[in-house]
Amino acid sequence: MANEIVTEPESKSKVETEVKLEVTPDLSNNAYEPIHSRSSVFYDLYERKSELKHQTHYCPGCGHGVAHKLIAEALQDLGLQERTIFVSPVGCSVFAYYYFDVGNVQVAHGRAPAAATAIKRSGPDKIVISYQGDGDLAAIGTAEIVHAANRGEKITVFFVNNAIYGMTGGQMAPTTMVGQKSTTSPWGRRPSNEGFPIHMAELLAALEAPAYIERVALSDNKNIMKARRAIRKALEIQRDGLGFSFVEILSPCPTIWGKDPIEARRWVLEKMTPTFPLNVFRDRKPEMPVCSEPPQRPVAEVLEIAPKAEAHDDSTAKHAHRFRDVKIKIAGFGGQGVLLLGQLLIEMGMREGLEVSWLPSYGPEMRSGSAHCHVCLSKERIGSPLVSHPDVLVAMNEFSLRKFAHEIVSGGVVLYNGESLPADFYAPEVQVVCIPAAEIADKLGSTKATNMVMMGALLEETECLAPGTALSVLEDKVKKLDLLEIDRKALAAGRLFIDEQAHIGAISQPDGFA
Ligand SMILES: Cc1ncc(C[n+]2csc(CCOP(=O)(O)OP(=O)(O)O)c2C)c(N)n1
Ligand code: SF4
Repeated sequence: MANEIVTEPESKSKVETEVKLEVTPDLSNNAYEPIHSRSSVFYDLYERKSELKHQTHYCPGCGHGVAHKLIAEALQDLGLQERTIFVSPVGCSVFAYYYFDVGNVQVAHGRAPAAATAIKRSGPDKIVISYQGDGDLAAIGTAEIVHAANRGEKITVFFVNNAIYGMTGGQMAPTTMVGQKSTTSPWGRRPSNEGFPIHMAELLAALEAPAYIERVALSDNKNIMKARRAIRKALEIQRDGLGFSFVEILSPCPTIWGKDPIEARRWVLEKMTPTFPLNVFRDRKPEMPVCSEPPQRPVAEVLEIAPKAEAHDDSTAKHAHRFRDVKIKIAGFGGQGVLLLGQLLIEMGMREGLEVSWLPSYGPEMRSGSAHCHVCLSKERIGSPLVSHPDVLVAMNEFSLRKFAHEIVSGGVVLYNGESLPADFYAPEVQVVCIPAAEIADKLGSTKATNMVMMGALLEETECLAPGTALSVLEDKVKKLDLLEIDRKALAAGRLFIDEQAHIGAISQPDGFA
């Protein structure tokens, strides 16, 4: 910490005691005893970026470094390091996880309070910190912060207000002050055109739920000590489960402001604090009316998975999966049951103890727009649900066949809902099976069951999942008995079709691939 800003002459007593620690030591007689050692909450070595082993990526004099230090020391002193999850934003502090030896999550621009909400709710004993710049929090993430505060989420938000977008080169932020120049307000902010600066602390203090809101400034040692206390208090409030705590930290950005570090600190005090007064805006335990809790049911019960899977026994669990993973793309028109077919497959996969994922993609049209979904079935954890190169393509129409056939891995399978391939279609390295699924379903009583015919064909052709599992899933999911009966028959018909194809050795393509 620098000691250049002159503290007020009246700052005797406690504050001065603390300030004294920062007087440049006399190293000539080896009398120097380091007091400001690195907090154990920081990594010993910043290894994530090889060229920055001992220093941060922040510019000299940047307030982020000071804010990090105060937070790290508070976590250390309060013994919270092991319980802490730090949510870093998009902005200059995007790499906070380079430095803090705690749980780290880096989220999309402005979304930190939403991510922090999810983390805190799923781990109420964790100390969850949302650390955000003013562009991040007060511009793109306005909704997230307002609603997290309004819900009284028991998280702590550190809001670093440097009155500008730092990372992207100095555009106007919601906190840019009247008359302040930026790359997007080179004439200086004009309220008549750009509006007034937003006062986030005051704005959030208008809400019922927050427990603690304070604005501090990293302008000089005295105020840095106040910031230190505010940061501690905010974390203590979270530790004690009292509610939402928020500290707005006015912070120097020498680089964008075009000032040296000392001038920049002075500027915080002289120019920012008149616009953003330092104050404790809220410090009370919010009163929450007692409400009756909704009945809690285990997730497995809500999803109707675990118990029923056991009830439907044997063939399902025992099915031999002769693969490490299978990637399937199912494509067609909206209304053909494309997405549902994918959902049924992953439900089956779960019942058979596989890792599964399902990623839908569809247009705005409810019917007849194109729709497809990506399905992964795997014995191992799935890295990404996106299927760029499927092992199997289920093409419910010609459009999908033409659109996705080239993506299939060599030796993969296409199951095409059609009597024969279009004359000009040629896919030499994949196995194509044409199934007149719509026709079969129609004869069984409902064209809606086309997707079930395709499911039967898929199960028989690839043997990726057990038909018994398919039946048990259908029994649970299809509530109308007459439809269930048609679906059962459709499933069987799809399997039979593939069996018969194999029997007669049908050829769909000139090169010998069936
Ligand atoms: C969705 C989205 N929009 C815009 C950007 C570009 N962007 C990256 S950082 C940033 C501004 C960050 O400024 P601030 O939150 O004030 O943090 P600082 O860099 O000053 O610490 C912007 C606009 C982005 N990465 N993502
Ligand atoms: S641009 Fe500003 S906020 Fe970003 S690291 Fe540099 S001084 Fe800090």
